[in-house]
Amino acid sequence: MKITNARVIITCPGRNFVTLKIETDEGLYGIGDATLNGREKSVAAYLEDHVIPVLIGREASRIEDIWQYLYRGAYWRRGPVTMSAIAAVDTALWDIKGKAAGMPVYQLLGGASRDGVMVYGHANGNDIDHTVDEVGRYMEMGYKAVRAQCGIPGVKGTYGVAKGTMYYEPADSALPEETVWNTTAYLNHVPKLFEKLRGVHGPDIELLHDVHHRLTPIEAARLGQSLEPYRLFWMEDATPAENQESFRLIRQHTVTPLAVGEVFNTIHDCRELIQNQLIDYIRTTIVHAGGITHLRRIADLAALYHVRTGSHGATDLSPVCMGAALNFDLWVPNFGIQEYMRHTPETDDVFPHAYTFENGYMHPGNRPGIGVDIDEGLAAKYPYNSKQLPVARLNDGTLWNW
Ligand code: CS2
Ligand code: MG
Repeated sequence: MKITNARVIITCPGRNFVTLKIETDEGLYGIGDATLNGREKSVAAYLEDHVIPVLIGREASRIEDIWQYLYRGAYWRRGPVTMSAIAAVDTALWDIKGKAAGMPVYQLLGGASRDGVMVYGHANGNDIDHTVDEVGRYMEMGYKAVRAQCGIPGVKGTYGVAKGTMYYEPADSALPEETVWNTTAYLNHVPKLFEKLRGVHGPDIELLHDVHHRLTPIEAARLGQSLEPYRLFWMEDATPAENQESFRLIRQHTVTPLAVGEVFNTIHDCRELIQNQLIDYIRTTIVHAGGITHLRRIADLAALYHVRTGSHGATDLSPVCMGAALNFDLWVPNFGIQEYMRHTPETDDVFPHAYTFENGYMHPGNRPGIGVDIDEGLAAKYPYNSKQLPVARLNDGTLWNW
């Protein structure tokens, strides 16, 4: 089965998504998510200029060889743009392989290791009481796990707090919005949020929190200690992880589980964290970490060190990634949890899918491939709309980690 054509489809049903569609001489096609929030056109150009030309004529079944060709052959290896492009090709080829075999991708990987994929939703509020109510709303929807993010008194535009009634969408301006960050106010406030959450919702609901790279290692250690009475499922992105060693300091001071990795794009970004058991969950995701082929390698390494998967699943990852991720999650033996930020109805219309949510668990469905499609006619009705992610500054103007 030869690859005859490949096209990049950019659509914006509420936010931008980039999809790669690979077509073959046997009439089968596959799709892959190539969305990199705020850098969508960069990945589209990489695919169109440097990937699609070398795909045409290749054997679609040779997923591994094509992955190695695009990774080792790139010379300028790694990075979010390159690895998102490779991920889109990889996902589309697994989609094709599943369709050719008449099986969902999770069957090709080794079959289901569980009956359903536990997911967590995003609850956020302007203040503690609002956030507590929102967590309750997610519990009523059946979620067994909920991420809680709360406005910080005196801090305008706190990360993770939606500006309207819709879900939190960070890329919302043509140029980066300048937000303010105040670590002291944050460290004083977050423990109060989780104290109230446990007091109102009890000990069983799994509670997660995303620090979003904002703390130094010792500050993260302090936060982890202060949250121990409230037993979080995880504290995410506690500190920027380029220096993987910095997690050792956090680990020495707290038993709050640590999750990191949504911004990672290869196994090399997380090998030390995993091998030294400095984290408990690895957040790498199919669309940004080289696709199913590479994420499987990361998960297998993690399994040797008691690290479980906890893949990123924000709204800026398209339903195409979600479908592939749920196939992966159903199979992967050391599964931890899957993030699930729902998409807008318009997005769900552009990307019809087989996956379902019920009582806190999801399932990819049993359609051959990844179980997601793209309605190109509908996609064309939503033209690209350039948006950037914000930046953050401290009160004195120092550029900080958004
Ligand atoms: C966040 C993301 O979902 C998360 O854990 O870290 O929403 C992140 O802010 C966005 O994906 C950035 O585009
Ligand atoms: Mg995050």
